[in-house]
This record gives sequence, structure tokens and C-alpha cells, in this order.
Amino acid sequence: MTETMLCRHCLKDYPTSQIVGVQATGIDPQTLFGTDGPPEGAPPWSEVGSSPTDAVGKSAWWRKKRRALDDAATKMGGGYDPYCPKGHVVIDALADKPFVITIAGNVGAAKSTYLLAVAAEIYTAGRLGITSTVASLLPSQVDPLKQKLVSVYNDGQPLPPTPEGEIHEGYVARLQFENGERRSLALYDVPGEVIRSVQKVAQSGRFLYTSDAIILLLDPDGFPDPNAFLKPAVEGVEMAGPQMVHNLADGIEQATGQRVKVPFIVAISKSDKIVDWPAHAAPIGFPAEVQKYLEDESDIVRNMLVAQGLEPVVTAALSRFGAERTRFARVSALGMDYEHLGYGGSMKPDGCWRPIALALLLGRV
Ligand SMILES: Nc1nc2c(ncn2[C@@H]2O[C@H](COP(=O)(O)OP(=O)(O)OP(=O)(O)O)[C@@H](O)[C@H]2O)c(=O)[nH]1
Ligand SMILES: [Mg+2]
Ligand SMILES: [Zn+2]
Repeated sequence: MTETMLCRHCLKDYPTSQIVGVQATGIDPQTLFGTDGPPEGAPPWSEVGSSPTDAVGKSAWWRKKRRALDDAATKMGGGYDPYCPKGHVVIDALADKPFVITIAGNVGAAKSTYLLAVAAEIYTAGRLGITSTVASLLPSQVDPLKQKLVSVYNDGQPLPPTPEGEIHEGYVARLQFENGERRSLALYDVPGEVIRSVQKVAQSGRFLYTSDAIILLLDPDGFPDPNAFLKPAVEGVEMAGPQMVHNLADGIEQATGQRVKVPFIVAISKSDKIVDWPAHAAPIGFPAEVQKYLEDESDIVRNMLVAQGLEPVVTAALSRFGAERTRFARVSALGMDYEHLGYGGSMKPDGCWRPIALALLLGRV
């Protein structure tokens, strides 16, 4: 029997012999793979992958154990990451249990920019925001990330729209929690079109219905204009509505045949566009009060959504995903100063870790 491994991007099982190890090369692995499959000379993952740590401790004889440790150390020193033949990280091949978050939202809601911003925060802080969770990106993703950061944050070039049908892979981070537990965190970005139809949600199935949490991004430009009937605040932008929540929940429920039971974080993206946020400072220093801070933020954002005419979205979220699993957050991938760039403001991600931390808080088991 050939063992297989699921690539959650391709939604396809590959024989493990086809999963390859890729080192940091400075080039985006997706480009490196092209249409012809893995780059020349990429070793099978089975030869270079680091084995789960508990396998090492189990060898009975000291010498054998010693050799296993040496092997494991050598493999880890190689800095290889597991990739499918199409150039996606195979998160299930990593030693730590995956935690997969799907980022959903309308076309242009900032999903791709948000993913980039989360990776940027992790890369620069070495932890998940102000939490006590230590975080680092996969070595093969660091250089391509840096290139993207320069083009978005230094040169002000927005990311291209994600083509329909493409599940763009986000970044994979290794997390270590305060209690020593480790998880591999993956964030998947779905194109905006998917959320418009239940069928599409159900079809893109696998990664969505095996997700450990969902973050729904809402663009303030899509909030209803209080002075106009059926109009978002900015003409030409899709309205944010409860239908998105129902499409997601229905799609998952149709695919799994079960009531949806994952943390659902409704996050206002581009929160720099809303000027009248109440002051709420994050705790400084040792991140012990983070949970309370996130819960308070959740209430603030929930009230803001209601004030902005989005009470139906709030109600839909609470009823479909359950009040105990639903929270609210705000993020700005480009920074709260974004609108004031001409006046000395700077561009940097703001609070993008918050929905992730909430999802982990509610969904980590
Ligand atoms: N003001 C502001 N604009 C943002 C922010 N993040 C992204 N944008 C802009 O919003 C637009 C859409 O961003 P994307 O990240 O491509 O959105 P998306 O949801 O991935 O879009 P699709 O892939 O087409 O569905 C771009 O022009 C971004 O520059 C933000 O934090 N603040
Ligand atoms: Mg996109
Ligand atoms: Zn793949």
C-alpha cells in the first residue's frame, strides 16, 4: 500500500514519494516549481524531513537512540520544508499538529494583504503579536516574503487580485505556546468569488471544512450608506451582509453533513478607514492580560458593527457559529496611518495577529 499525503491547496492526495524537501533559495517556491513539477534535484521529503520528536525517544538501545538523534539533528540542520509537486507547503507533513485558518471575505476585502501582514508581524516580532506564543515562518518562505514586503510597504504596490479558482497559500508558521505545545499554523486565502455562492464554498470544500477556524474580513467601504437605500458607503464595492455568513456556514454544513463548529472571527479589515474608534490601548510588556484585551476589543468591534448598520451580520454570525465560538476583531494590514501617508504617516501592519490569537484561544484543542 502506498502511503499518501493530502495537499490542502491542491485538494489532492499525493504518494509520499512525491512530496519533496525545499530549502530556502531566495525564490518563491511556487515560481520555482513552475508547470513541470519539482525543481531538479529536490530530495524526497522522507529523506530530509525532520521526524516527529517522540519517535526519537522511543528507540530502545542507547546507540540506536544516539544515532536517531544525530540523524534528526542533521536533517533539521538542512532546513528543508515539505512541498507538494505543485509547490505548496504540505502542512500535514510537518512534525507539529496543523492549525488551519481560512481567510474569507468579499472581493477586495484585503484577504491577501492581510495574510502578508500577519506573516510580516510574525517575521518582525518572532511571536504572535503581544501574546506569549513564539512564532516563526518556514525558512523557504522568508525571502519571498521579504521581497513582497518591500513592494507593498516600501514601494506602495498593492497585491494583484487573487484569480478565481486559486487558493493562494498563505504563510506557514511554527508556533510554540507557553505550555510548550507546538502547532503549525497555516492560513488559506480564498478568492472573493467563492463566498458569493454556497456551491462554491462546498466545492472548494476540503480545506474549508477541515479548517480549524474561519476569519471573515469585512471591508468598511462595503458598509451600508445610512443615507441611501441598498448602497455600500463606496460605490462599486460589494455590500457586507449576512448572506456571506450563511453561505460559509451552509457550504460547510452541506459538505460535512454536520453543524458548523469552528471559531468564527468577524474582523473589520482596513480599520484605518474608520476614524472614531474608542481609545483602547493594548497592555504593554509581558503579555499576561492579552485575553481580556482581546475580549474587550471584540465587544468594541461588535458595537461598532451594529453602529455601522451591520447588526444582521453580527446576529447571523452568532446564530450560525454559536456565541461561544464567535468573536469580533479589527485589523489594518496597511496601518492606521495609511490614509495620512502624505502627512508623515507610515505604512505598517496593525493588529493583524488579533483574529489569529482569538481563533487559537477558542479553537486550540
Ligand atoms: N486602507 C486600506 N486599504 C487596504 C488595506 N489592506 C488592503 N487594502 C487595499 O485593498 C485592496 C484589496 O486588497 P487585497 O488584499 O488584494 O484584497 P483581496 O480580498 O485579497 O481581494 P481578491 O483576492 O480580489 O478577492 C488593495 O488595493 C489594497 O491595497 C488596509 O489595511 N487599509
Ligand atoms: Mg486576494
Ligand atoms: Zn498542492
